[in-house]
Amino acid sequence: MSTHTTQLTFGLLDRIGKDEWMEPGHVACQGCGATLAMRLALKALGNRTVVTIPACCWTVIDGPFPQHALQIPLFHTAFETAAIAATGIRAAMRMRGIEDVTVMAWAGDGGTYDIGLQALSGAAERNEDVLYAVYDNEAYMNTGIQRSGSTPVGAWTTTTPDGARRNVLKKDIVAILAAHRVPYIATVSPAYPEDFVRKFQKAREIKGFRFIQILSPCPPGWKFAAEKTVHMARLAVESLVFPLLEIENGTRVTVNYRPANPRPVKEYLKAQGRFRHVDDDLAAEIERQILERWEGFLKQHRDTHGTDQNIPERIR
Ligand SMILES: Cc1ncc(C[n+]2csc(CCOP(=O)(O)OP(=O)(O)O)c2C)c(N)n1
Ligand code: SF4
Ligand SMILES: [Mg+2]
Repeated sequence: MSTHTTQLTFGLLDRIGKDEWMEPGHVACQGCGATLAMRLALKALGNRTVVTIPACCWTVIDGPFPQHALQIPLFHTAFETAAIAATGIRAAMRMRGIEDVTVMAWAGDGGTYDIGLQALSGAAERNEDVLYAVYDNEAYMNTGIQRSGSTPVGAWTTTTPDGARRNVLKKDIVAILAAHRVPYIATVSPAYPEDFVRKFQKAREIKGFRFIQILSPCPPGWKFAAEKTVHMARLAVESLVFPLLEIENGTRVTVNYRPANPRPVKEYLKAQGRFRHVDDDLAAEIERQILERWEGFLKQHRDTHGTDQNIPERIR
């Protein structure tokens, strides 16, 4: 176990755990949100974990064979097969009587929202005993920033046809998984490490299919400076673009955090070069749809808990 512990806020490691299962010698871009996400996920899950990764940036980040940035076994698999590969690893372990290992699929948004969706849907519907984490950087980044089903309205990519898209919010992967009535769904942000680690730990203890969406800012793809990753991840939550929540059995919704003074969506858009061309009208429409989705989650929280007054206004 390595001891590179200096980069996280003083005192934080006491709360989220000092063990490190990811080496600093990976080959991600500077400021890669997906790299911070893996570090936090493994802190939560520990080394009794096996991960399977389809084609994506993380295939590269881990390093060329025989180098390997993780201190746990990693099975590289084909682009569309993350969920089914995890299912197979779990089945093989079961046959060998190994029940105390978390099997995690770790895929990008392209491998989840698009090409891996049928395998994901099948595994979710069968309630396979695996944890599926999507690090969502909102485009096919590894191959040069192509548009995916997760690319938000207004975002530039190298393959976004001008005027060809409807101005509606991106595909709602959380709603898709909720419709499968899986035991556990959560959204997490690397800007809130304690919430992040808590949810991965909770997912580790649950039997059946678990799904976690991680918003993973990507400096080259979103066009912002590498040192702003955590700021960008936080701004997404503070502007209600990316609500932090949990959904149990597809229907019990818990909103984990309600910012006391939400930031304007426009501030989030303005901070990233990929939205540079978005005009005021489109920005206002995006904000309207984001607030509508947020209100929907608040209503679902009220339906679950009888009130929304119990949603914390502070979170770490
Ligand atoms: C069947 C197939 N089609 C295309 C590719 C090329 N490819 C490799 S990684 C990648 C992008 C993956 O995007 P995403 O899942 O969002 O992960 P990210 O690169 O953003 O981390 C593509 C298109 C491939 N490896 N296999
Ligand atoms: S392109 Fe983006 S997601 Fe891929 S390694 Fe670089 S920062 Fe990370
Ligand atoms: Mg991606």
